Amino acid sequence: LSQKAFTVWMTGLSGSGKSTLANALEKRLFTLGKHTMLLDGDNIRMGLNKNLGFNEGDRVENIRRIAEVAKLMNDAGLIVITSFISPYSQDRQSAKEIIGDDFVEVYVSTPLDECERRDVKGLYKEARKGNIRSFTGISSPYEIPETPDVEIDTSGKKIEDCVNTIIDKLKKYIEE
Ligand code: GGZ
Repeated sequence: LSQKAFTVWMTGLSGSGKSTLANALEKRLFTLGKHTMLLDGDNIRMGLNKNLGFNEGDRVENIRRIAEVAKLMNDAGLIVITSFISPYSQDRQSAKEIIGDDFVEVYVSTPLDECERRDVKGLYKEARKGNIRSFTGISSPYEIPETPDVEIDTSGKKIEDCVNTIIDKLKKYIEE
């Protein structure tokens, strides 16, 4: 196996398109012969982090553990894609320090009104009704990344075009 390992760190609101993009990116990397691991709520919050909720302290710990796992997987040679809101700048910075130089921050900047319009899981509606405490964008902060490596607003865009934008920024890791 000869590939450069790195982590693509996706950050953005619930419903911004992180998971869809992360899955499409993983498929594309597979077609390029790359070995990847996707970390998302389904495999992390259901397992390793199932004792964590959504208060500030738990989110901090969520992101810290994910960064440590990503680092281990990078050390094993895998390309890692993470898909978590990761709302706090300081935690994204800490993740970058844990993982090291081979860290690509992708800000999925789809605006709140579009995320709320999509409301794929009906969570925004529940949050507006006050049924979910500390919901990101409604009653819990999202700190906008100031210097992401890539910024993508998925509103009205084809997923494959968004993947192309990310792949373009991965040139130093991928020879095609
Ligand atoms: C934000 C919440 C919350 C609250 C449950 N706030 O659209 P989803 O459903 O699938 O993505 C959201 C996911 C966020 O988990 P993360 O691990 O990415 O968050 S963080 O990085 O901030 O730790 C949403 C669901 O969990 N969800 N309650 N209160 N999102």
